[in-house]
Amino acid sequence: MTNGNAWDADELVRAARLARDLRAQVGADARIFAARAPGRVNLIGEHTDYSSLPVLPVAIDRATIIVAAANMSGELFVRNADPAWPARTFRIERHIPPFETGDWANYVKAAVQGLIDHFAARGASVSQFRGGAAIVDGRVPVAAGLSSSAALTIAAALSFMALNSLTLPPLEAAQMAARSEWYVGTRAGGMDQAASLLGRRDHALFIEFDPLRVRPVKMPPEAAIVVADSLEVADKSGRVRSEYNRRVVECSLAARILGHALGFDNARILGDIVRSAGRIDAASLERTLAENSPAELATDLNDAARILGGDRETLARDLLGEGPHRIILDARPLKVPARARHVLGESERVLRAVDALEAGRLDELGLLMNASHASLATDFECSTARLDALVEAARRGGALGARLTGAGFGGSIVALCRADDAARVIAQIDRDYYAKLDRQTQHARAVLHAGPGADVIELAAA
Ligand code: NG1
Repeated sequence: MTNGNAWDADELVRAARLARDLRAQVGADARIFAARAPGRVNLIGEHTDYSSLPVLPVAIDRATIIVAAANMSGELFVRNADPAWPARTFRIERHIPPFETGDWANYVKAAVQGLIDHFAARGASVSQFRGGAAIVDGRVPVAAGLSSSAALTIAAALSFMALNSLTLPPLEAAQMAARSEWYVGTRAGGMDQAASLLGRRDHALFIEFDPLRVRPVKMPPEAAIVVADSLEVADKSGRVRSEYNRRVVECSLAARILGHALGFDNARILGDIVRSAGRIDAASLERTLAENSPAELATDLNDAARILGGDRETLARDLLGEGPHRIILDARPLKVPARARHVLGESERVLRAVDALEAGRLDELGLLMNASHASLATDFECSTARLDALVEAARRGGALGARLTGAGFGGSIVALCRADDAARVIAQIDRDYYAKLDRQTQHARAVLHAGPGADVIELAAA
């Protein structure tokens, strides 16, 4: 429990209002906890986290808040301040079955399941966990690449820990939560959870994985971050999830083929290759991969098994998983060298971006962001015509650099500009992009600030 420094005045008002509502349900004497967890915008380092390669996000000043009170029902009852999301109840048990695909409360279940797994591995019994009642108030735009899902998951994890008088150091909590999206079927890396937990006001976060390390990097005061939502929904429960998981498979195949060629036999992700090689050196790894893999591999994995000299069934099981979350690949060929070219080049760009930001070289950071977008569009094929149009509008408006942020396939862009130019960038985006859509759009774009990480407090009795 903290002194609440991470909370801004508006968030405290929101929490107090939710707590009044909750008290009406749980009684005046109940202890009420409030957790806040921010979304994030990634400055650079896209589609690198699940290869355990570095990223440079900021936690944003938009957070999900949960207020919660414990009870002895053995169940968690969660309702959402937004009536569009129906209330849900579930039992606290060793293995919590998910709600239907796409249900918002699966992110709450993911958090609770992650904590039960974590503490059970350290000897806790599931009967020790208390349930409770909670209200969720999310203010991170959904399906916009700003990680509303991590904000919800982390707020739920902190609330559930508070209900059960549990604590974890932030780095350990981030490590514990890193795989939480696997529960809903996305093979995501750990960037979002780490950014939400470890955010620092006015700082970007240089995050490395295996082991998780975070170095805050000061945002120069003359820099501004503009985020604009394409309003093209990147819904993680459908097509976007299968595209995302396909990229995870392609990147893992790249690592295995490189590992086979270089004698790093246990390599499973590109981060393993970089760690074994001692540095990134994208150009030389790309050459080795091009010599050992055709541009396209058959989706039945026969080509890949031949290159790796192993059994196709075992490879399929390792790569795609088993059970309900087994990844189903459609018939399009796998583009292994192109995907790896993006990930390795992007990882080098992250390191250069950290240097540029630390030295206040914003022009250089902008150029790296532009290069990132080009690579995401051509090699990673996760941009869309709308995201490209937004990126171009931002650059025309004077942004130093702009790129899609998050998984892509819709969602938002992030643009870096000088603070004095932010209004001009937004005006240009409005003219070139939003004016052509028949929608209310003033909430679709904003200047976002690097805010503090997640936090939980106990609210005083009314
Ligand atoms: P978004 O699209 O913001 O949810 C996703 C992953 C991240 C990362 C980025 C791409 C989820 C929940 N998160 O972010 O871990 O891989 O794509 O860099 O899927």
